[in-house]
Amino acid sequence: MRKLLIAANWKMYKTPTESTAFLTSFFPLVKNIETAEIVLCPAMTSLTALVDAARGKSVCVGAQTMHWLNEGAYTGETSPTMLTAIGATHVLIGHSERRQYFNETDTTVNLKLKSALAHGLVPIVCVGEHLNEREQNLTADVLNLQVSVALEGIDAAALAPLVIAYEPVWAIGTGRTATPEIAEDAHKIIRTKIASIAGSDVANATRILYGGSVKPDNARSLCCLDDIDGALVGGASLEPTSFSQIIANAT
Ligand code: G2H
Repeated sequence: MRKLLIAANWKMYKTPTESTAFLTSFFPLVKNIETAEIVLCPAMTSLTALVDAARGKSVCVGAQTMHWLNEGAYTGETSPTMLTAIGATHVLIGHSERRQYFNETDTTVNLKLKSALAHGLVPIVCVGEHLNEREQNLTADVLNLQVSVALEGIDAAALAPLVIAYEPVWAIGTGRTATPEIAEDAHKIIRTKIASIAGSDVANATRILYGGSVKPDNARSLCCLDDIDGALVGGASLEPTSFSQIIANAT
């Protein structure tokens, strides 16, 4: 039985004060939810304040990216040890905006995934096809490649915490959501690929989230499906009421 996971990706929004103010309004709305794990991923500058504010509350805090090394001359980067030192528990890896604007590749996703697992961070690895790839019937090929390179060289026993987020690039921030059928289909492709690499126990335990214009009114139809184990939410997670409605509708 996989526990639902609903994660907020705040991207480059919210100061530390705005982040903790969000939690003050948001937590009372979700404090009785027991069937979903809730994760907030703020900007790096808000992590410490949000971790502190979330202490003792059933809300986890994660980063939107990280480097794979512990330290080094990498201006602007944040390491996994820095994240665990401040109490972050989750990390997004390979979000399509990181791939598009910051040159992340399947290979860096693999390095980051290995590092996150080694440091006890719950990795949320983002995969998804572009519109032209879907139109050329390449969705399965793209997802299979992204998943297989991401998992390369990782022992099946280490993969227990793995979370995958399927985010079709054409649905991100566009208001265009994948239909539940399209999403379920893609999630099945991903789970089958994980099974072929790491075995069916790992595949059945891996949570696969849907991301891309999730909103209160489509959360239920997506999250009720067999292979969809939660959501990664951008725009609609910036406001406490709409994010709490997504969680209520998904659970
Ligand atoms: C996809 C998603 C969150 P949005 O990027 O990762 O954002 O819900 O705004 O499409």
